Amino acid sequence: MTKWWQNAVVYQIYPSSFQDSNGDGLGDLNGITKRLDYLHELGVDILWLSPIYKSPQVDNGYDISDYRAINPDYGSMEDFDTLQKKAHSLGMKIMMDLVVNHTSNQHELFKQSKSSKDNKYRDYYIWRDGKNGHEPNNWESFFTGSAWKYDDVTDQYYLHLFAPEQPDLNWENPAVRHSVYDMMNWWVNRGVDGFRMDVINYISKTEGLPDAPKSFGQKYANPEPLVANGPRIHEFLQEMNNNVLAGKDLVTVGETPAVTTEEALKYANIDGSELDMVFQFEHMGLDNDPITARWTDKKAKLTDIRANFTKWQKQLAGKAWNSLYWNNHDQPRVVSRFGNDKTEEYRVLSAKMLATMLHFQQGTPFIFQGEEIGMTNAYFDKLDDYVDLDSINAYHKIVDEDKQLDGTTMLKYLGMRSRDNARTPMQWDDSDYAGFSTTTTWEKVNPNYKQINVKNALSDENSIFYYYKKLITLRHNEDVITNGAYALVPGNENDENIFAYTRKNEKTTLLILLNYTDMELNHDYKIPKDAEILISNYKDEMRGTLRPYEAKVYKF
Ligand code: ISL
Repeated sequence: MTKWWQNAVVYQIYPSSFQDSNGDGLGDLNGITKRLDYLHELGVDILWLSPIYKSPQVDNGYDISDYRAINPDYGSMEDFDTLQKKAHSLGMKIMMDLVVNHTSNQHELFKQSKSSKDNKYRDYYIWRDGKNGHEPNNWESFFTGSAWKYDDVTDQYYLHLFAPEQPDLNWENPAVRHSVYDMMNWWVNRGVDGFRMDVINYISKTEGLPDAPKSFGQKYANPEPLVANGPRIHEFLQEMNNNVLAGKDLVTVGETPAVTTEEALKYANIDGSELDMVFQFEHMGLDNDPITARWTDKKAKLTDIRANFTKWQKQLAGKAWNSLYWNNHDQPRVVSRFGNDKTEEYRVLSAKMLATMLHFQQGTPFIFQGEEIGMTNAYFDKLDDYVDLDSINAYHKIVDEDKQLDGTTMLKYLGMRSRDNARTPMQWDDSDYAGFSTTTTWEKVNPNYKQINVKNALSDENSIFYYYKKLITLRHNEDVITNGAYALVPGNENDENIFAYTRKNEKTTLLILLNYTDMELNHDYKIPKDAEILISNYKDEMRGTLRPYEAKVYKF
């Protein structure tokens, strides 16, 4: 039986950058409400709102100080109700971002916890004594520096896997877990339809919090092996499921760095015991460097992309459910990263080709705002233009502290991989501030907004927008996209330029042919005589040849 979210498409809204309605340069809820008709026209089913809760905004809302209040800069609870009501009336569901590995250090519970060792909320967070005048262990924060912060009020350290302003909650404490479930139920009772759960597989840490294996010459070590998919994670998620999700028709997706297919079979099992899907990260690391990780200009090879997608498609088939994504607020723009934004022609062709590659797989696709018009990286050339703490901290660590890269090279790599590339304001039209705002914006508008914007996309029937719209419609109408078996076309396994796969159910077969390159290529992948083109990014059909970035899907 198909579940409603299995043939749905999710659209992620980054509230700060979607639409400003009150002229302060920052997006807001009324801005989103104003643009719901646009999203309805695109045809998406679920709107995932990045955090809209009260927050000091150290990490753009991923540091929450009150989970039952709206960030005043985004509007009020009433504005939220209006948004939700209108979305529902247009047939779109609301998915909330749930950030419960950590809170803000301004959260009332943390303030209490910090106040004394015997405060009744002390154990809501992870406090430890120092070791010989040092941090309790060698873990490095994902945003650089030690993952521990010393607090002189009680002469102890608290754990923060992310920024010091994001203390980790202690999930070992049942009272913490139940207060999270209560809060989730509070939102469910307000009418929300699901949750995207931030780093949810980090909530169970290895007992004893031991040191992590250190790379040569580094002061701190990556704690991921000791915090991701930890010992009690499945117990916690099953408990959450029992207390909140079971018996309700919600949709959930866990953000799970370092997740393997084996783990995903538990998290996203179709028995519904934990979550509905997870975001896997493996395909987001295919262009990483062994030493500098994300900070590189390496391009991912098609052979690696195909091997990874194929592994996830095959290993989850019939047992668990995949999420499908190229983009979100943490990743650079897909067309700049895996496609080609050097010319207008290639930008449009490669954006459509990459969309085709993803949207014909089995799973639930996620579109990040602006992806549907082929927004590109911002390529800021000054450190001053960057706003994201992750990007700024990484620059200082890699250039000033570790001296692994010089400043110019690191700026180039930030231009390619920084999270800010995703976070520039949505480009609605060619007026000042791209129709996003009427004043200087919190993060700079990408200068290419005069050409790349929604208004232009809507007036061009060959735009990327209408291509995405068609992909969404096809998913709604063609069962095989939801339930068909995935297979590589025999002989395609090692093809470095063409990706060829099929989806097949009892009635229908789809053949997806994709040219990952800017070259014209001949191929001998067989196409049955009676096959019809379901969608393509070129107007005319040429059999036996794939033009630059050509994507075509045959149905037979
Ligand atoms: O952003 C990253 C680099 O691509 C990741 O390391 C990221 O920090 C990780 O995927 C977790 O992301 C989530 O939690 C963070 C928040 O900054 C991210 O925006 C969020 O998606 C802490 O809440």
